Amino acid sequence: MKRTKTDLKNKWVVITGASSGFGRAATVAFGSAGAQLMLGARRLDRLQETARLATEAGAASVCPLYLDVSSTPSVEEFGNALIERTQEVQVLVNNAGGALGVDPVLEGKDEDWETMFQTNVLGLLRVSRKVIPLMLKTEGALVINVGSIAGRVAYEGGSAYCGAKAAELQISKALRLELCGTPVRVTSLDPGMAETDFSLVRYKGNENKAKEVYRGLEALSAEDIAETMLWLAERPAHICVDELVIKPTAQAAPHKVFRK
Ligand code: NDP
Ligand code: 8X3
Repeated sequence: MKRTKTDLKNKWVVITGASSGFGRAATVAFGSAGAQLMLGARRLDRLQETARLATEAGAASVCPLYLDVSSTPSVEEFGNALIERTQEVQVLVNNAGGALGVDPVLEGKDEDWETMFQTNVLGLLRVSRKVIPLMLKTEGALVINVGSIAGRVAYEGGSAYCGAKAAELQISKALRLELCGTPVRVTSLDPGMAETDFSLVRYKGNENKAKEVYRGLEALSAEDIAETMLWLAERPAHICVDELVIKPTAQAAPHKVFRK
């Protein structure tokens, strides 16, 4: 049995939501491993900056392209641009997503619910449908679906987000069954609190509320998650980490956080 690490040099890695947070840090991490990167997000200025950082880190090539995972035509266009460049993808990081609001169900907003399910759930499905066909013959291929501890333990004000991330976990399980017999591995990577723009987006630009989330504790960083993604992708081809929950030491559960 080959126990060698999966080599990412010159291999194609596709990352959604690469303009910020986990996606940007993952781009730099996979870039430093010498991968070729296909990056998608809506904010092109930020995506260009991510691309610059990846090139500096040592990426073999970088292609930043507009992608709105909530739109099937946009995912199709992104995927077709990928197919023009390669027929073989090593890693897909389904990362685009996030939360909107902390309303209880009785005060929930249609547009928040719809966006959360469009991005975290349907977006992941659309991108998977388009990209995974390019992975079916790739030794050691890996799909990383970014879930959350919110998909495992519900909390007040998190109904739609918790529901969307619970859906991500079940989709990951179904995909793993459907892909059994191919070389494609599927990991649900489920982080706890990480200090990115996540809370700024959730609180719709309110910086004070966003900062308060991380007050008095050392949250995970985007780099912690990126390092974990790279570790997952570099495991020998016969190893699949089905699920990986990673939290700050001070966060025992979504609602149980020790603050200094
Ligand atoms: P950020 O807000 O920093 O990044 C979110 C990324 O998703 C951005 O690049 C954004 O790009 C992209 N995105 C959002 N909507 C779309 C869309 N419709 N089409 C394409 N891209 C989109 O947050 P994080 O890095 O923290 O979040 C990344 C993932 O990690 C999310 O799925 C989130 O739910 C999950 N997560 C985060 C945790 C945390 O505590 N930070 C913990 C657990 C999971 P743009 O706006 O430019 O399109
Ligand atoms: C983000 C982590 O605990 O804020 O997915 O829901 S949490």
